[in-house]
Amino acid sequence: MLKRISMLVVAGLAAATLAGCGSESGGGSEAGGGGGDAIVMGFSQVGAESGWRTANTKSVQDSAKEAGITLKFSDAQQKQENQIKAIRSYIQQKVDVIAFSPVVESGWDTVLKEAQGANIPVILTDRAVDSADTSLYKTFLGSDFVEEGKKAGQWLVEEYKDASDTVNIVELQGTTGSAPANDRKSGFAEVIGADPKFKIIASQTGDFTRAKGKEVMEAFLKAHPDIDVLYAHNDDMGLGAIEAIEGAGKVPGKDIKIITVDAVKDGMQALADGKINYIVECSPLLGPQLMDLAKKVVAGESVPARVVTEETTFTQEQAKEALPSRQY
Ligand code: GYE
Repeated sequence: MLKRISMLVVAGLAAATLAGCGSESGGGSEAGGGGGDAIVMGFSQVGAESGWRTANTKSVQDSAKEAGITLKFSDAQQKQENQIKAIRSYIQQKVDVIAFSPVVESGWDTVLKEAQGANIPVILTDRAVDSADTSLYKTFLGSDFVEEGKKAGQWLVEEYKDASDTVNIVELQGTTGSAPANDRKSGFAEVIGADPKFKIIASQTGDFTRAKGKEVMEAFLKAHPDIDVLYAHNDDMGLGAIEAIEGAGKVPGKDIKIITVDAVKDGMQALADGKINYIVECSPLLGPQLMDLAKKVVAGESVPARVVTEETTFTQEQAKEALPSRQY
């Protein structure tokens, strides 16, 4: 008990010092998690399923270092139960702030209430949760996935504006139940739904991975000889599908037009090479903004409830221009 009180006093002194000299003192004692002078962040990452995710992880790790924030990082391997375990362990360690990218949208209320009960602020990054109680987290930093799906649909509508025949579309969805899969699907469907010539003839999850994208596309190609367009919810699934299309003796980008989301380097290369036709950008470089938000939240300052990432789109020509300076 005495030890606990003295730790609290130390923590109080540290906080007072921080208030005097700003929160960038970094690198100091980290004993006992939240007791040191550096902010301690527990971060639960989805996994390492895609090029996007690798770039996102690097962005978070690099920015934490730069911001003088001590990062406790864990990879959930695309499993919600692993994320829940990681969050519980961060609560036990009394970190100053928890940030996580929820693999799926539902099923978070219990563990978020536990964090709230322990007075540890939570920041959602990249993906959203569907909890009705929005007081369970401080802010959500990430892309507007519905908008991304709409942009994909708008390109298609423009590309086929003079066509009168049916356009047969197959869709490779992201991880089932994830915010980007749900929203990229609905945004796209809304835009192409305005014209009955667009038909989604098959739609299945490829779990955001190259291997699964290839496998599912192979099955699509066997079942449907008449595919005009592939819409893949990320570059990696699109890249896997390209292998399947070439394996079936067809030409990606020509026999089958391809739209993807993300714009990671490998995707941009395939776009510049003419194998993909259009990419909607989704930026993984969320680290710097995340660290800024974390500092504010820990200092008790108010932050906007939603911070939307800015992003663009790329045609084949634009990809050729952007590639040399692409960071990820
Ligand atoms: O598009 C995909 C990754 O949540 C926005 O997850 C992220 C998505 C990204 O696996 O490549």
